[in-house]
Amino acid sequence: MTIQDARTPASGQDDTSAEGARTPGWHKGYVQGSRPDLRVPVRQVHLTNGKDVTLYDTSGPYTDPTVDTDVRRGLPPLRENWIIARGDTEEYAGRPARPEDDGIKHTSPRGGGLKNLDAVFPGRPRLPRRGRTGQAVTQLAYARRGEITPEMEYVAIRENVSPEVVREEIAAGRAVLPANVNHPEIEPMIIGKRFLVKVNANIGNSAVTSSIEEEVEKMTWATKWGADTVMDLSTGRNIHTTREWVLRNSPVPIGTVPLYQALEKVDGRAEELTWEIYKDTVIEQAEQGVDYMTVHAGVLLPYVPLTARRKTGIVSRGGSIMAAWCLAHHKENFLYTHFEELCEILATYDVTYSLGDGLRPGSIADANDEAQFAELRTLGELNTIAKRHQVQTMIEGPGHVPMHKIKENIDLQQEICEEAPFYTLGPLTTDVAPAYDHITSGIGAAMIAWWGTAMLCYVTPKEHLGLPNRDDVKTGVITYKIAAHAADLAKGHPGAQEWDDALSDARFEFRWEDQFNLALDPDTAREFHDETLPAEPAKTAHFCSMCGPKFCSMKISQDIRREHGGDLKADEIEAGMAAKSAEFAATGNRVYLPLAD
Ligand code: IRN
Ligand code: FE2
Repeated sequence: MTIQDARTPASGQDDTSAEGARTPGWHKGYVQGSRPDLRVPVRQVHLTNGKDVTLYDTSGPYTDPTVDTDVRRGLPPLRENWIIARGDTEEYAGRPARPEDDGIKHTSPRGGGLKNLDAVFPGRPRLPRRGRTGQAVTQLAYARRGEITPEMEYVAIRENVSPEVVREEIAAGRAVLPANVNHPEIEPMIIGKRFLVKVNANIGNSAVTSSIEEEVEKMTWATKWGADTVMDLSTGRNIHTTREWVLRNSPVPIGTVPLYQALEKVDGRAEELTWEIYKDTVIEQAEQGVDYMTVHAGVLLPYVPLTARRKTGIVSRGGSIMAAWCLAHHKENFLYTHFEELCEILATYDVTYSLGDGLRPGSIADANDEAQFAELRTLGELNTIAKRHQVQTMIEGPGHVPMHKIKENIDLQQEICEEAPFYTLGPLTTDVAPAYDHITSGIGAAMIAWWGTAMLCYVTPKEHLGLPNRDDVKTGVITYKIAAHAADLAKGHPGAQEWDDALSDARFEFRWEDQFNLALDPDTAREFHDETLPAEPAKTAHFCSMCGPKFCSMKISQDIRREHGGDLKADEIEAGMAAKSAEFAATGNRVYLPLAD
């Protein structure tokens, strides 16, 4: 595998000056695919021992110093030529692209944090694309036809598997590659149990936030720390414009819950929702380029009473909106009754379904109850219908579930939904730790991912309490990257352990800088280390402040090895340990020695 350094032109030729310029740290690199415009980003960590470690990279062109990124212009449309070359989509005169016309009452027509906002997005005026009449332009349709798209090759390189494996998994419905034809800016990624476990971060959680620029900044912040997809859950003012800016600047697939915007259009009165309003909203978002949509079509009228005796009722926002609508009209959920029509729409843009778990349990007491599993069976039915329409589909899962009840969730989902990717919110394994729900849920997330969940929706420390700020988003993403990677290791994902091995080697050999650069969160690792040992030489010293210079366990085993030259027999280790013990006794059995010793 040849990796181009981002600092050198993408000519495909060796450039020795790049080697010469190599310094420890990390740089953006690219793995060249079979065509010049197919270059897969990687994070290349240059170690002080001259070795390189190549890691998966979600940060987009923002970490490539050779790309001039400007949020007003948007990211380069990486996939545009691939989409056009397939010849099955066309541009058409879509909706009016001005915020005043997006069907929502704006308190200030030019609101948000941007001045002189003349159009929804100043950067790249464009007409939306959609499949030519009757064409399903989905990655699923290509995969079934036996075609390996550039997107499939891209994710194959990213995941270190053959393009054929990618095609097979998509064709079988065991994986999805969310990639709306109107979102050419994304770096393709895949969600499925045979691939690396993915992490989603939610942004734009409420009406009280923030400016458009802040929402874009939250998205890039989340992807910097490793979010594989971002869901824009914005409500309130400027929802259309905010989403446009997020989409045009996002290197990762963007998901939404269109029901939230539809509800805004009827001023928050659930009973006034109609299929027509909902459908228009879906088309509006599909034209903008939303890659996957949560659809709460499994909340059926007869299931609503099943939640009556629950401890915490219906906790899903979308679920409660649809339950309210069903009860108000005493009619079946319009998302369910119009599901086939919805499939036809999604198929023409390649929007992926994320079938919502509107009846997920919101407390340990409600886990795995009748309402939850009734909905899951309906999602299984809808999965089959979606596949018939060639729409890529994943299934959302809970919620709050104690550890002993987690496995049943993934096993049932895999069975009922023909192994469609499972996408879960945690689950939270206990209810007793508000302010620490990234941890209560990180535990459940690691377990359920190990057993086959394909994507984890992050939970931040502010869950149940308030809106996540920048630090919470980072903490949520890092927590979930830990859960995902721990699951990758347990699943024996090829290559997953190389990262751990590289870090362990660095730790054992006291290569501090390498440990930091390999860490999920290099900044915090470096900061913690510097708190106690701030001076530069400490980073190369053969001890850390945890056990002091004399008694670091890693140091002791290295000393033994050095004295005995590599392979040791048990009695030699015993002898080495005895010697160390005597050394320790000679200091007066003091565990901690002054650093100046
Ligand atoms: C993921 C799995 N189950 C739920 N989720 C996410 O929760 C979903 O994708 C969305 O981002 C968020 C809120 O969904 P509700 O509360 O509307 O169901
Ligand atoms: Fe909750």
